[in-house]
Amino acid sequence: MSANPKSPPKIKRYSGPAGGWGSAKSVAAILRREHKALAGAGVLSQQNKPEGFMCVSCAWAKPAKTHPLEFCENGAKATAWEVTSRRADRPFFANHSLKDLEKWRDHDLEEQGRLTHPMRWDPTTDRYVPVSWQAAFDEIGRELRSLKPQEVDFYTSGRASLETSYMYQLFARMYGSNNLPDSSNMCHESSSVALPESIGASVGTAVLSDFENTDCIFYIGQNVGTSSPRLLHDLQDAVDRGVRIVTFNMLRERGLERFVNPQKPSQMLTGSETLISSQYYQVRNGGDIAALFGICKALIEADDALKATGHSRVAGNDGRPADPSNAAMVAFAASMASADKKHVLDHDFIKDHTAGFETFAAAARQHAWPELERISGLTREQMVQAAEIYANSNAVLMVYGMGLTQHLMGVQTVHMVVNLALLRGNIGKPGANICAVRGHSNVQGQRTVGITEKPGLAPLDKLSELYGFEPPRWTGRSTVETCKAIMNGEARAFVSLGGNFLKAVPETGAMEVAWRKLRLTVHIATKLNRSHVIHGEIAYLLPCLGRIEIDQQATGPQAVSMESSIAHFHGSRGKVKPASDELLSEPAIVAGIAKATLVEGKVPWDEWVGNYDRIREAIEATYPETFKDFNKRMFQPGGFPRPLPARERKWATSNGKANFITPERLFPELPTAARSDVLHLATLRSNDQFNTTIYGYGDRFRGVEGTRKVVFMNAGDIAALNLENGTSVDLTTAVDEATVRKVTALRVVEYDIPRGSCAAYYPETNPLFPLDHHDAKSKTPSYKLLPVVVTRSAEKPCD
Ligand SMILES: Nc1nc2c(c(=O)[nH]1)N[C@H]1C(S)=C(S)[C@@H](COP(=O)(O)OP(=O)(O)OC[C@H]3O[C@@H](n4cnc5c(=O)[nH]c(N)nc54)[C@H](O)[C@@H]3O)O[C@H]1N2
Ligand SMILES: Nc1nc2c(c(=O)[nH]1)N[C@H]1C(S)=C(S)[C@@H](COP(=O)(O)OP(=O)(O)OC[C@H]3O[C@@H](n4cnc5c(=O)[nH]c(N)nc54)[C@H](O)[C@@H]3O)O[C@H]1N2
Ligand SMILES: [Mo]
Repeated sequence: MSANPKSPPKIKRYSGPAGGWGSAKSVAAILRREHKALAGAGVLSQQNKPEGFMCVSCAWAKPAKTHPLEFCENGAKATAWEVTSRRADRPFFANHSLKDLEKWRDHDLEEQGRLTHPMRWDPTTDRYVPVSWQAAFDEIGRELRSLKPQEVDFYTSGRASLETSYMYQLFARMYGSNNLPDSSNMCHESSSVALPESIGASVGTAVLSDFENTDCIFYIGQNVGTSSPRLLHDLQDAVDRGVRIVTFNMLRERGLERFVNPQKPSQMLTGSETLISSQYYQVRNGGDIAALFGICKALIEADDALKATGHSRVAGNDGRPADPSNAAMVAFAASMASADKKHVLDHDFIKDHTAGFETFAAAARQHAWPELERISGLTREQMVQAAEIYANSNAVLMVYGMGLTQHLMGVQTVHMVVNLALLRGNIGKPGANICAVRGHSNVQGQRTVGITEKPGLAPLDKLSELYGFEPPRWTGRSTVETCKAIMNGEARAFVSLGGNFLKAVPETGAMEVAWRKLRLTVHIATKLNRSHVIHGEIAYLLPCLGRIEIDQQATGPQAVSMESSIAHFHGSRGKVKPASDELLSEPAIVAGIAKATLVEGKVPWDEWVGNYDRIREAIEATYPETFKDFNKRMFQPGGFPRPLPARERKWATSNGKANFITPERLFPELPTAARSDVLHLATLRSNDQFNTTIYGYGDRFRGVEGTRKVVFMNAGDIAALNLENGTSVDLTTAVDEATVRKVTALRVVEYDIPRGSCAAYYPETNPLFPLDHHDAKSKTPSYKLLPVVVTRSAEKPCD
């Protein structure tokens, strides 16, 4: 972890691989710094092990057969950040007013270490002062009772366990509110909306063995080296078996190019690297619908050509290929014919399992190559080449992340991924599935146990039957709707189970102003962040145990559970002594607030907190199929799977079919379409942050050291704007310009990025995002595409 930027920033192309000695050095630095806390309990060796604890960083799968050390550089950082020996304790809060702390940077706030005691904001001294747990619960309960349920929002960030999440949604609903926004609303919501329409599953269908059985992986808009490094092991093993990895990303990300496995001594010593991507297509941000359409067009037209010519004749010779001017297409169709293929598409699968093919195929045939090239940023040869690899593979896995979902057309982009898969039956057979790589370690699971603003997705009747209350049936607020309600005064209280909402959402400027008008803010958290420092009229900061800590309750130490990206459930046991004696577990805090708020109800809150087995029994009673024998199975090595009918090619959609869904357009309709001064900004994570948690000011893989205030630009755009590498620039939002949204003094970094695109770090650039700049259906903010204008700054680059 690099320290505060005291020395001038260094920006230099990174020539090493992902993993390798760079990663080993970085882990060694963490070990040195948090040596006592980590080594003392042998913590890292228990990370992601069947009887150990589940990593608090990403949600990637935990294999049944583990490596001796089943963690990555970023997992080690996340563990060290939680078990740190530093404390934000009583003297710290006595010494700093919130006005003072408001001036601090995110990194410096969290760097103070773990919160140690429950606190209430004191208006006379402008400080968070200690308060007893009971007094906190009582006042929060009184305040909530005095508000209408519609005026309160219960936010969840994706780290809370299944047990806590279940209790939290139950409490919110018994209180009368479906306002259960969560971090997923800013993340994979586009998948949560698109996948049920396409295949009748709300999550990806892939399992770990698919990586062992696949012949080809399409890897789209996900930054494996930083965001889910353990998945690099599965990719490396696949490459070793000869699997092709076909990558679509606007940037050349090091983790997708080269990897040296720190767990393989032979690789470390010889310096031999695994080349991850066999094809690397640098698509423009937002160009994926066009790129995927191009591939589908090539497949469909090659199939048409085979049908027209008969398989024994070479397509193109009789003037019937779809586009004779297209040499790549002709060659592709010819190669299919000479391999004696009768067809390129899986017509049996399409006939038996799908609907909407003809409409989709007609749209694909109709889109013209020049248009597809212009929008995707790829050549037709590249798209046809990808189609050829796809057509020659029996089982293809589709892996994707935020590069697809955080877009104005995020839902339709996910539909396109499925459309491509359906053309050759690449769902529900070994090695072929949809793999939506999730972010937070239990973000997928919290939805599975009822965290959702959509009443139709929660088992309301069952909850009513089990707990004898009438759950609210109205649609609650998602994250951007919560932001709106905070701005227009409809929301009066905000309860936050983890997260740094103010920094993570769009429209930072207006949100910070509105936030202060809330009557009540309650944060259940482990570390101090800006959402706590800016606060409502009555403000509580309630510190909780982290997942890695021993959770001692009436019946002994407790375990919790989570769901991974591949929809498997895992138990997790805390291993280290809690950061302070005054911490409560998340279930205990939720129960405390619930008991103080609800006047009646049949929930045995105390019994649940005393023994989490009882909570899991309640979860099983609510979802008998999904959580069958929950307590028995939770420590099964490799986790136990959640039943997903789509894995067996059973489609729980409205028509019982897997649906081809044809996107309305290739690219969002932007008011700036005709402007030549506008670039399309994508916001990124560095290798030294976890969301708004900034570990340090470096991004090794992108060659940036000592600063985060940079904007990555193409050399051509830098020249066209009369700028230079290193120039200090301002970014101004070019949509909804009635409000000026600006971020100043970013340093231009010349980078291998498509013309017309630029990239900068999140959350520094969140003030640029208008609240309404989101996908129409899923309301996921378009964090990966915002039209901006880049101008020379009056200020020096400020780091
Ligand atoms: N170390 C670390 N790990 C994390 C996190 C973290 O902050 N730090 N956050 C966690 C969370 S909550 C999440 S959601 C995940 C996020 O993990 P990812 O899904 O990897 O998300 P990002 O890192 O935001 O960006 C993804 C990639 O999309 C590419 N991209 C951007 N726009 C486009 C586009 O239009 N098309 C294509 N094809 N590519 C594009 C970017 O170049 C980048 O490589 O990671 C989780 N894991
Ligand atoms: N511009 C832009 N904005 C984005 C994104 C982007 O790509 N670009 N990505 C979006 C995405 S995908 C996400 S998921 C969000 C997430 O953004 P964040 O809200 O930053 O997510 P967290 O990492 O959950 O929040 C960190 C805080 O969680 C608290 N915490 C840590 N561990 C625990 C715990 O065990 N229990 C509790 N109760 N609290 C804990 C700590 O106090 C810490 O300060 O940001 C979104 N915002
Ligand atoms: Mo996320």
